[in-house]
Amino acid sequence: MIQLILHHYPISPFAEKIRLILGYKKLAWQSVIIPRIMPKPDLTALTGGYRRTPVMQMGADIYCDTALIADVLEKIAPAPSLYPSQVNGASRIVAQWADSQVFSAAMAYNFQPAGIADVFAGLPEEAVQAFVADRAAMRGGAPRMAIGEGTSTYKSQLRRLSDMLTERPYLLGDAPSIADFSAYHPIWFTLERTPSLSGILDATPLLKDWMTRMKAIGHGVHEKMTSEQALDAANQATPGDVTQMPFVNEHGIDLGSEVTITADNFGLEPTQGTLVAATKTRLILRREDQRTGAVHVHFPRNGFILKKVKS
Ligand SMILES: N[C@@H](CCC(=O)N[C@@H](CS)C(=O)NCC(=O)O)C(=O)O
Repeated sequence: MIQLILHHYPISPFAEKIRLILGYKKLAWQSVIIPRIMPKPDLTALTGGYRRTPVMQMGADIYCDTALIADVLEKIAPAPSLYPSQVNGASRIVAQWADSQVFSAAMAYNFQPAGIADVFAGLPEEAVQAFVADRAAMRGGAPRMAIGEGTSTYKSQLRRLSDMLTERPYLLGDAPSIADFSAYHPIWFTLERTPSLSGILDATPLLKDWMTRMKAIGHGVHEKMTSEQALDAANQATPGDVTQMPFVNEHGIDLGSEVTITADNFGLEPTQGTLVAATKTRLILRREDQRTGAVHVHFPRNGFILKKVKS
């Protein structure tokens, strides 16, 4: 049985989404703690540039972005499903809204001065400044949503989510779907990482109870692994066979081309390699690193830009 290795750090909301999915699917996993800010030399040796959190590794296959990681986990453990058939499309759409809109409004709200004081309690001022500078650079200098807009937007999103719970225990039915995991993680940050600001949930008790139900899922069985061990695991493995994957050519870029894949909003470090597969939903490139040997790096198409490298 191949090991599931999660590269993450405790306060990352998107990592919390995957930790909870691993718990929901009762999958055992290895936990590699990565730095919160750049540089992340051991992580980028695996990804070739991509720096966002979390990243999942299975041997010499590296999976970027939680939307793709969730799909891969669903393949490995189909039950309980993240995409119940009657809400398959809707659950993905709500998840995408939560991962983008709710996440950005929540973070604007969470990172007001009282929240910053909670998150960085006990850390020296330089560490706080380094974090702020790293995230500003990650946004390419674009400002975060202002606190006022973040607060009003977040409050209205919380009300809408709460409305979805009036007649059922989870957002789209009797069991959690991907929508629940994606809506959970920004609110988790408010409750657990910025407790001074958690009163915002008092207006939506149904949502508060749903948070308690979701948290009870837990993170499943996991043990610590060092980043060196993860690099060794990649080095000793061979990437999975992709030759039978159906090729979908939306960009006019042939398999075998040298390409870059870059996130389309923030964290714009490109990953470069040879395009070895492009399906309806996924792009895979092959690259080599001294410390990992050959690896396949997998990205979802959604939210990523594929470009041919000019020779
Ligand atoms: N769309 C990405 C977003 C991931 C993301 O934004 N993660 C945050 C942490 S929660 C991040 O990467 N922050 C910067 C970092 O960790 O270096 C996903 O679903 O995985």
